[in-house]
Amino acid sequence: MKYTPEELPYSYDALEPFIDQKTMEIHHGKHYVGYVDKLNTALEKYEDLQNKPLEDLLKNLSDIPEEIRTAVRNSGGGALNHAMFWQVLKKDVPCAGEIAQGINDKFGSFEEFKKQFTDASLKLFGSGWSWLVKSGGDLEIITTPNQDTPISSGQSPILCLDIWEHAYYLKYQNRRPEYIEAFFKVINWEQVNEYYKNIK
Ligand code: MN3
Repeated sequence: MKYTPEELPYSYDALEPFIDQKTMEIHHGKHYVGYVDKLNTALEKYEDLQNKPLEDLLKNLSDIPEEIRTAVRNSGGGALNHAMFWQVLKKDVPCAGEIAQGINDKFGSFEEFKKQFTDASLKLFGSGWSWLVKSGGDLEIITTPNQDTPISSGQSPILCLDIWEHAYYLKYQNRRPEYIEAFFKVINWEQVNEYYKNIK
């Protein structure tokens, strides 16, 4: 059994002009599919692992045979993180419901949350992800390097932002702040709210 890439749940141009069509085509069709392919290659000799949910592999990395552990961490993380990223993107969805309340309770205001999330994303050196996670019942902003997922450290992600250059370089080049600003225009808060409620 092989892992299969998730279809993009909208057209490649659906996030224009904030995230451009060409970037989405290459990001989803090449980078993301590449992670899934490399994960399948790593698991070729391990049929028992192929049948497990990817989350389970990444939750328990120490149980993965050493010769493929780094490949599962990097390629499996890449597969899982991107699958979530596609789901949390959609234009014109206001932040509402329980997640809006949760953000207000934790950060004081949406603007303060946005500021802290942006700061964390700007400070991340090199390639990685920024996240809003639930950790011990509390909302928290964190970043991870490379393709590491918060799931591996027992945290539950509800929102993620890909800050590898491949996610924004074609349109924004070195202007990461503009990319982060654009991201805030295309967050699918309905989906984030669902994740938030499901792990309460
Ligand atoms: Mn990416």
